[in-house]
Order: sequence, then structure tokens, then C-alpha cells
Amino acid sequence: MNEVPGMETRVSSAGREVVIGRARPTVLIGERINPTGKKRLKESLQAGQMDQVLLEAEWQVRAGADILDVNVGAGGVDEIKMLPKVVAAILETFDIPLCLDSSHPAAIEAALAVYPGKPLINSVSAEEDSLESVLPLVKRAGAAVIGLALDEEGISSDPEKRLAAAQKIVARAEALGIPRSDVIIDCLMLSVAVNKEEGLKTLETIRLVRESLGVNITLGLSNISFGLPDRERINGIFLAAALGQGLTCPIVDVVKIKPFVMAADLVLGRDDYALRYIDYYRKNRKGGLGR
Ligand code: THG
Repeated sequence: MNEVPGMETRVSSAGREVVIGRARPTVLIGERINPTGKKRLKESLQAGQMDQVLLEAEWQVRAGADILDVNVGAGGVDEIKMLPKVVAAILETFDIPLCLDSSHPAAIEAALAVYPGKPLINSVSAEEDSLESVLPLVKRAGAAVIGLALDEEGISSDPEKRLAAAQKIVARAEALGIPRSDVIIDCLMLSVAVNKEEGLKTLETIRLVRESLGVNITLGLSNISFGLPDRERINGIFLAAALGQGLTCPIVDVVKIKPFVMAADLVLGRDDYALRYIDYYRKNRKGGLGR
């Protein structure tokens, strides 16, 4: 009815462009280059070695990741030194757009200096400090950015307040000359083990952001199942609901979630004559999809 039209976000590496938009196949941002909960990756980063990073990158690329999130945050790791080093090592081997994930703007700035294309920056929030430190970097680099729908008061349990935070980020980006199409909103996801309403709140936030801003939308999907058994099933089921509402580029474990995405794109009208689904099935048929 009064919904604003959806828009497309383009990100790139040296030789590959990825386009994110609601009329297109779901874009998967691979989450595994992140030392949280991964002892070997953490130890290798602390030692300045790239072998584990490249192994995680290879798995995700082979599983069908479109973009790789790169986060090197861990005790004993100097992010300003390591983020550019890891970014350069990945891009030497894989021609795939990256999502530069750090809570330190200085680390993002250092990584931007070695990045050859148009990356995604993860992230800015509606907090004044964050807007002032991150958006100028996004503008100068001509990058795209993930905006977290939270402000000084944290993650609101009210979807309208999350929308207000998203609106603030978009307005401040546009005021600096960053096009709205280069802002991707993270509608935020908390565990349903803590509060049964979390899934519904996130779905309502996605609807509000889609209708009022038209921008692309991401989520750290696996947060929904934190603390629960059989997380893959929960993540896959919620993913379908969120994609139906307007999610376009979730941050996920691509190896585990890809089969669900192929099926979701098929049933949500993003797969002409089921060609992508059938092609994926043929290439992975040993024991069925994803096994
Ligand atoms: N929004 C945005 N960026 C984000 C998040 C988000 N970046 C970080 C995170 N959330 C997404 N990345 C991860 C990375 C790892 C895991 C979850 C999300 C993870 N690790 C396993 C664990 O903790 O149990 C352990 C390692 C393993 O996979 O074996 O789940 O929400 N914008």
C-alpha cells in the first residue's frame, strides 16, 4: 500500500560483485571467520597465522557463501594489525566480497586501506559515538554498512523503537551523502530460550523496516537458538519466516544453512522453474540436500 519500494545494495571484491535485493536469491554472509567459541582459530590468530582462517574461508566458499564476515576479536589479538592482515590473506586466495566486522573503528579503517573493492562494514548503531566514528569511514571508502537497530538504551523490546533507531541511522547516513541503498539494517535477534516473544519481535521489526525504509535487512540468525539443542532446525525454520518478511542477507553458518536457503528461495518465488534448487540437489545428491 504505502510501502516504499525495495532497493539493491552492491558490494564487491577485486573481481566479483554481489547484489543484494528482495527480488534476487538470498545472499549469505558466512559467519565462521570469528574466534568466538573456536579455540583453534583463536590460537592461530594469537600466533599471527593464517592457515585456520583460510580453511574456514574455503569451507564457506565451497558451501556457497556470497560474502565472508571477518572478525578477529579475541584476547591477545591486536585487531588494528590483524584485521588488515587477515583481509589481505583471504583476498589473495578468494575473490569474494568481505564484511569487515569489528567494534573498533580504527581496525576497520586499517582494513579499508588494503581492501580493493566495495566492502560491507559491520557495524554502526544509532548511538551518537558510533554514528560519528563509523559513518565518515563508510563515506570516505564508498562502502556499504550494517546498521544495528539499537541506540544508547540498548536493544529495545519494542519493534517501533528498533525502527526508530534504524531510521536515525539512515537519516544520518543520507546527511553525509551515503545513499540509503548502502545501509543494511540488522533488525537484531535474541534467544527464544530467554523470552518466547523474541522471534515475533524480530519478525515485526523486519516488517516495519521493510515497509518504512525499503532497505536491505540482515540478522545474526543463530542468536535465536542460543542455549538450545538442535540449533540447526530452529535456525532453518526461523530463517524461512524471516525471509518471507523481508530479510535479504542473513549472517549464517553457510555449511549448515545452505539447504534451507535453497528450499526457502524456491517456495518464496525467488527460483525460476526451480532451476537453482534442482542444480543444487544434483551437485549435493549423495544422501540428499546438505549431507
Ligand atoms: N549481527 C551483526 N554482526 C554479527 C552478529 C550479529 N557478527 C558476529 C555474530 N553476530 C555473527 N557471527 C557468529 C559467529 C559464530 C557464531 C555465531 C555467530 C557461533 N559460534 C559457535 C558458538 O558460539 O556456539 C562456536 C563455533 C562453531 O561454530 O563451531 O555460533 O548478530 N551485524
